[in-house]
Amino acid sequence: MTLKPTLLILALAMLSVFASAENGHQLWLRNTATSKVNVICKSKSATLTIAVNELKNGWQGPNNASVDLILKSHPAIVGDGFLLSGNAIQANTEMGLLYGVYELLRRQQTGQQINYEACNPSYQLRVLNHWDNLDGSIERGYAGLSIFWRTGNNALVVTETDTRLWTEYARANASIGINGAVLNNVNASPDMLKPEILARVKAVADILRPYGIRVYLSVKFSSPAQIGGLKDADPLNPEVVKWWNNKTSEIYKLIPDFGGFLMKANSEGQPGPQDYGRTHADGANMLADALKPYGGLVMWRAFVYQPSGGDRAKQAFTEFVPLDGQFRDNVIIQVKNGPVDFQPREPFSPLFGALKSTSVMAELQITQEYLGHSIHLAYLAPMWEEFLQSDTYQYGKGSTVARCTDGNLNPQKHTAIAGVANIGLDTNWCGHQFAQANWYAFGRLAWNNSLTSNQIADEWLKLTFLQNQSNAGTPIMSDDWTLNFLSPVKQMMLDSRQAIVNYMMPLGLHHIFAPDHHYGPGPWWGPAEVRKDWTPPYYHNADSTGIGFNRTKTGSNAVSQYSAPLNTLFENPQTCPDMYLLWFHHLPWSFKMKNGNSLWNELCFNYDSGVQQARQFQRVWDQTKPYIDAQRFSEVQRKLKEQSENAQYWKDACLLYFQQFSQLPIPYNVERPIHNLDEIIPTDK
Ligand code: GCV
Repeated sequence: MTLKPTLLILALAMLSVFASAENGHQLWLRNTATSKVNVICKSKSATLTIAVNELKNGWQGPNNASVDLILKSHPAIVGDGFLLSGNAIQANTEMGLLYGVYELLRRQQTGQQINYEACNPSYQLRVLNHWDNLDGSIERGYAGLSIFWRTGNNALVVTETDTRLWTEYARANASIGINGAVLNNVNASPDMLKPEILARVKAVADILRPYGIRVYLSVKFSSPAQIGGLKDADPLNPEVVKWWNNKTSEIYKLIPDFGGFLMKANSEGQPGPQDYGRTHADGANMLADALKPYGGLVMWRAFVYQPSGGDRAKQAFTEFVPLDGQFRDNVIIQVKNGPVDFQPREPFSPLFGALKSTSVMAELQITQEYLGHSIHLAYLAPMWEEFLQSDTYQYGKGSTVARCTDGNLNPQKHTAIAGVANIGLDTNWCGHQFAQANWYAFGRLAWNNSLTSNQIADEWLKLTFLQNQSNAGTPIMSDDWTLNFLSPVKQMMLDSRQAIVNYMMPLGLHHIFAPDHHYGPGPWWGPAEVRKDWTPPYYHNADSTGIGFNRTKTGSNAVSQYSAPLNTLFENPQTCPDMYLLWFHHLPWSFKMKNGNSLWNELCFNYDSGVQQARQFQRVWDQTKPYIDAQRFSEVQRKLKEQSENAQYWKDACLLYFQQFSQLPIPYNVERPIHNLDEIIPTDK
C-alpha cells in the first residue's frame, strides 16, 4: 500500500506530535547535556560507567569543563556520602560517586549553588517496600500491575521489556539515593522462596546492582511448614532453624549481596512466633542468626494488633517495649509513622524514641491508600516532614523522630527508613503525574531527613516540568515561569495534604473510610459480624453526647505511652493541638475550640475549607496551561475535577451523617450539601 503525499505529511506530523507527547514516563530525569564535559575517572566498574555517562549526558555546566571522580576516603564522608564541588566529586565508595553525580546534575538543573561540601545520607538503608504479589497484582497499588511479577505462561521469563523497565527503575531510585527494594508484599506468599521464583529475584538483583540497590524479600513465617514439609514453623524448633539457615544460604549463593528479610508476623491474620507461644524477639532472632554470616538484616514490622486487644493505637507499644534490648543487632523494628495505619493525619507512633536498645526504622506509605489513591493530588512530604520533626521528648527536648531514628540519639548499629512504593506498570509509573513527587520526596528525605517539603517540591517541579519548557534542553527559569507556574503549583502541592485532611477527617478524626478500598467515606459502616477495630464507629464514637476517641486516662490511656510533657499536653483538650483533638478526646458537640467556635461548627468549617481548597487547586492548575505540555495538563486537570467532586461527597457524607447525632444546623456561611444522606449511605451497609 502506498500513502498519498498529503496523508504521508499528516502521518509524519502526527508521529512528531506523538514523539513529543509527554506521558510522564521520564519522571524527574529529563535533563539533556547543553555543553561538553571532560570526565576524569581512574577506576572502572559498571557503577562508574553509569556515573561517567550520566555526567556526560546531563551536563549543563560550563562548556569543556573537567570533572574528577575521585574514589578516595575522607574523614568528612560517611557511608555512601560524597564531597561535592563544581569540578570534583570525592567518595569512599563507587556509589558515593554516582550519588555525587546525580547531586551535581540536580543542582545544575535547578539552579542551586554548588559549594565545596560534604553530603552524607541520614540513613544507611533507604528502602522501597513493594506490596507486589506473585500474580502481578499490587496490594494498595493504584498505578497498574507489578513491574516485577506477572501471571501467564512466561511469568518467570525475563524479557527485554523487564530489563529495560528494571534499569529505568534502578536509575530513578539511584538518582534520589534509594538503595534497597523489597520486591514483594508483606502479606507474603510462601512460594516466594521457591527456587524458580528466587531465580527471577536474582535476575532483578543483577540489574539493580550497578545502581547500588540491594534486593530484600518479604517472607512468610510459616514457610518451613508450607513449602519445607516441616510439621511447624516454631522458631525454637531446630529443624525450623536449619530450614531457614539452608534457605538463606541458597539465596546468598544466587545473590551474594542480598539485603535480608522483611517480616509481617502475627498481624492481621499472618502467622508468627506467637502461634507457638514464642515472642517477636524469638522469631526475629532466628532469622537474624541465619542472615548474620552474610551481613543480612531482618526488618521486623511492629504493625501488630489483635481484634480484642483494646485500643488498637496502643498495641504495638504494649507488645514491643517489653522486648527492648532482646533483639539481635541485625534486626531493625519497622514502625509505621502513626500508631494506627497511615491515616491522612496521625500523631507519631509512641514507639519512636521509646525503644532505646533496639534499632528502629520508620515505615512511610508512599502509595496513597488513605489519601485518594492515584486520583487525588496529595503531596506527602509535608506529612513526612511533620512526622520526622515531631518531638518525642524521649531524650529531652529536641528528640525528634528524625534524630531518634538516624543514629543521632540512639546509637543503633543500622539506621534505615522504608516507604511503601506507589510504582506500577502505568506509563507514568505512579498513576498520577503528581504522585511521582512522593516517590521523589521519599528518596530525598531518606537521604537527608532535614530537607523541607518546600525545598523538595521546588526541586521536583523544576526537574519535572522546567526541562520540558525548553526545546534545546536549556533550562529557562524565567520570572514568568517562576511566578505563574512554579510558585502557585508549589503552593498547591504544599497545601494538598492538609486539604485532604480537611475534607476527609479533620481535627484528629481517623479511619472513617468505607471498607476494603479505603477511598471514600464510610463513617456509618459497622456490621455486627466485623471486628470492631476495622469499623469507623470504633474510631469516631459519634453519639448524641459528642464525637472522638477518648485516649485520655479516663479512656484507653494511650496518652500515657507518650513521654512528658506530651502526655499531659495531649491529656488536656485545652492544650491538645487541634489537629489531634478527636484522636485523643471524645468531646461534646458544643465544646469550645481555641478559636471560640463550637466543635460542631469547627468541624463544618474544616470540611468546607477542604472542599474550597480542592476547587482552588482546579483554578491554579487551569492557569498553568501555557506552561505545560497538553497531555500532562489535561491528565491532571481531569483528576482535579474528580478530586473536587469527591471532596464535596466526603464533606456531605460526613457532615450529614454526624449531624444525625449533633442535631445542629450546618452554619450558614458553609456551602450547602448537594447530596442527601439516604442517597449516600448504601442500603447494604
Ligand atoms: C499489606 C493495612 C492495609 C493492608 C496492609 C496492612 C499492612 O491494613 O490496608 O493492605 O497489608 O496495612 O501494612 O500490613
